[in-house]
Amino acid sequence: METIDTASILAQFEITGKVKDVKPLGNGLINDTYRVVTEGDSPDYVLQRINNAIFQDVDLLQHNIEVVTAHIRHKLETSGTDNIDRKVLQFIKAHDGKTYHRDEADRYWRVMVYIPDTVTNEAVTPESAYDCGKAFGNFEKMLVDVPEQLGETIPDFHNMELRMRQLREAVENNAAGRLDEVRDIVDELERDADEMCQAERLYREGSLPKRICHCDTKVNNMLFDKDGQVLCVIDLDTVMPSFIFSDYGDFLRTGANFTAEDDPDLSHVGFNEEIFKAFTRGYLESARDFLTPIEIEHLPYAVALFPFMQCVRFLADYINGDTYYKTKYSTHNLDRTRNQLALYRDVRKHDEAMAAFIHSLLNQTTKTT
Ligand code: GN1
Ligand code: MG
Repeated sequence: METIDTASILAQFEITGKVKDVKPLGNGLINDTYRVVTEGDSPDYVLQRINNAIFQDVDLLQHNIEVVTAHIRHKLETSGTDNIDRKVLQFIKAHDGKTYHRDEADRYWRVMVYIPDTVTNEAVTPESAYDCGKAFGNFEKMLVDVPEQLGETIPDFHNMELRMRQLREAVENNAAGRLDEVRDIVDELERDADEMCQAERLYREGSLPKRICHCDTKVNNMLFDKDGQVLCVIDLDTVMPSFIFSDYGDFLRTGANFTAEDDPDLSHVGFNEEIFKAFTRGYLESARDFLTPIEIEHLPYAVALFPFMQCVRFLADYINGDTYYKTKYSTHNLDRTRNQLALYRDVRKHDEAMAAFIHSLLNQTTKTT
């Protein structure tokens, strides 16, 4: 582990109060995150190193985040919402006016206000799934009229065609010599690849819009208060134009799996229909007013797409020798791959039931606008 002089990094930002302690926070696979505890009445902060190997245009990324958080704050203010500072993230400027700082070692840092008395959850219950669906639907809804075109912080992040190309390239190079043991998985993924790439085709035909999405909709990317109420959506690096499938499908990929994405015991893996129903109910309650019929019709496709895509991404990384995701042991990415494939297979058994449920929801409730 490299040593990090957090004091000199924090000194670049306009924070108040004397720093008492800096300790690791959360368990993201991409960025390094710390909680900065201060003395007295000053707020605590979150210090984060932005992984600029993955997010290569930090300036664009922070610009997106500034636009999105300002837009949400404005919406909350105009709707007379209380406790706004607990419902949208607030970034601290560095002395040069930017919301990030680049140090001498070319590392990028940012600081935001720590929202106290909050809880993050790793698991979803049917009750919280409904609230999460509402919150992510509402997040998209607040951003439908963002006043400017935002860039993609990872170009083509959820583009299934690109992810297949990357897998094929990994297979071609076989950099870590691991291809033989995963050949059957590659073949299975290839069989469904065309079907899973339908979003890009619809987009090219002009039938599917891109909207501002969160693109990493896990339950651990939300803050709850101590009573279990959703406060806000966090981890905004991947906020960018995408298909709404990203938010809807990726949430269910983790939330509606009976187990963690890296559980090596495949007998634990499966699609939790109860979570699917609760999340979908919440999501459509907030989002149905702005979704098009094509978007709604393809929601079951989105549920299958994300375990499929994540399987392709973990597998490509495994074949490449683990260059992207943090791993804890040598077959970690392989376990993740197998887990996501098992989930994908199980989701596909629910295709019709999912479509029927969505259909029944739309018939039950009348549109409010
Ligand atoms: C990464 O770091 P984390 O866990 O928030 C990844 C997601 C994957 C996820 C798989 C920028 O997110 O796309 O779904 O790991 N984020 C990026 O656990 O690649
Ligand atoms: Mg995260």
